[in-house]
Amino acid sequence: PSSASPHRGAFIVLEGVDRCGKTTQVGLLLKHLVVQLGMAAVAMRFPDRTTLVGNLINQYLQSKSELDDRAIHLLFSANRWEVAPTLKSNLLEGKQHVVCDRYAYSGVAFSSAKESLQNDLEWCKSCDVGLPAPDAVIFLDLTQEQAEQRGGYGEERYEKKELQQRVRERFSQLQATDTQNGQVPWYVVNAAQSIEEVQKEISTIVEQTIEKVILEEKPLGLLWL
Ligand code: ADP
Ligand code: 2DT
Repeated sequence: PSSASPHRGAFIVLEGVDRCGKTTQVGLLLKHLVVQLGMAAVAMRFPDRTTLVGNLINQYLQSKSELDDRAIHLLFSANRWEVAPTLKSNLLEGKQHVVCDRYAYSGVAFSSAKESLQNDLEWCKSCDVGLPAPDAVIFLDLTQEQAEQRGGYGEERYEKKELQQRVRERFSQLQATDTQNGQVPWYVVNAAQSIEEVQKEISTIVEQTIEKVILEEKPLGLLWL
């Protein structure tokens, strides 16, 4: 296939702690791909609060409901599985690049940062095994101190300093095992740079990833398999 008609879209995931700039960068990246490069691309995000399961997650995050730590973990995973057919169809039939704000990495990092699940990393990962695997994880790296300088945390359940610190450590652990397995490449971007500098680095990584997916006709992988 020529570069004008890729046989599938590339699946790009942006991860990082709260306030690292994911929302800002997903918007800029989408604009760059669609407007500047004329490519077909869509943005997705997890949790997707618009679904039935997403509504339960939203209630929980806003502290309007209480749920066992494993139960909410399974709901976050179920939210990905219920949206997975759309994600796959965007990539495979629609041939659109998907830029996704958070994925299973946030799922595992946040749940396993809780005391009740701190020794259950493998259990936390298990429910997401077999989901579509990203072609690249872009980790927007920001220290706790830098995140706090971007204004206080909001009102939601997980927006607490101690938890966020443990989440950051869990992300490193996930990066290390993914890198060891050699399946999903991680790219760490210093998120403390200016918005423009961060955008430039992300664009380069994404353009290289798209080229690889198209030229090598890389099949869509399965997460953690
Ligand atoms: P996230 O979606 O990861 O929580 P946001 O994109 O919402 O992050 O950004 C959090 C806050 O930090 C916003 O007020 C945003 O304008 C600001 N911000 C984003 N990127 C940068 C940057 N590179 N430098 C300084 N402030 C930033
Ligand atoms: P947003 O602020 O990005 O809407 O995220 N989370 C997210 C989990 O605990 N598990 C998951 O699987 C996902 C995708 C991160 C809301 C919060 O939900 C957390 C922050």
